[in-house]
Amino acid sequence: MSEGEVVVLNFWPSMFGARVIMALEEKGVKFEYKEEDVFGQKTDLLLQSNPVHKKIPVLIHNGKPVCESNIIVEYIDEVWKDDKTPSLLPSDPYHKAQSRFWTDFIDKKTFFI
Ligand SMILES: N[C@@H](CCC(=O)N[C@@H](CS)C(=O)NCC(=O)O)C(=O)O
Repeated sequence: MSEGEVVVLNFWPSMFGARVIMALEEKGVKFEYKEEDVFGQKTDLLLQSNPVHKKIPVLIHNGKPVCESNIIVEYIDEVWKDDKTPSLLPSDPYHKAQSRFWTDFIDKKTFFI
């Protein structure tokens, strides 16, 4: 499947950004990486791409931004769906609920910057 233009706005120590990078790498999607200084001057691209939260990570796919790491991972899983790459989320509803529980646990209980 053609991946189109994929850009990731990130801040390298971010576990939220790492989640997105890992998903793209699992799927074998090539992307352009753009580092943001989230504690300094944010770029116009970040502010325009995520005007609500003004946070990384942001995935920009063919010019269209997707924000929030968990939403990005689900987007990646749905867009790059084929027989050659693994599915990131289980299809079984119970297993999917378990996966979302642990994702939520990580978001709420682990240290992050
Ligand atoms: N819920 C968001 C959290 C993203 C987040 O907290 N990003 C931080 C870096 S780890 C950020 O951009 N902070 C800049 C700010 O708060 O202005 C997600 O999952 O993507």
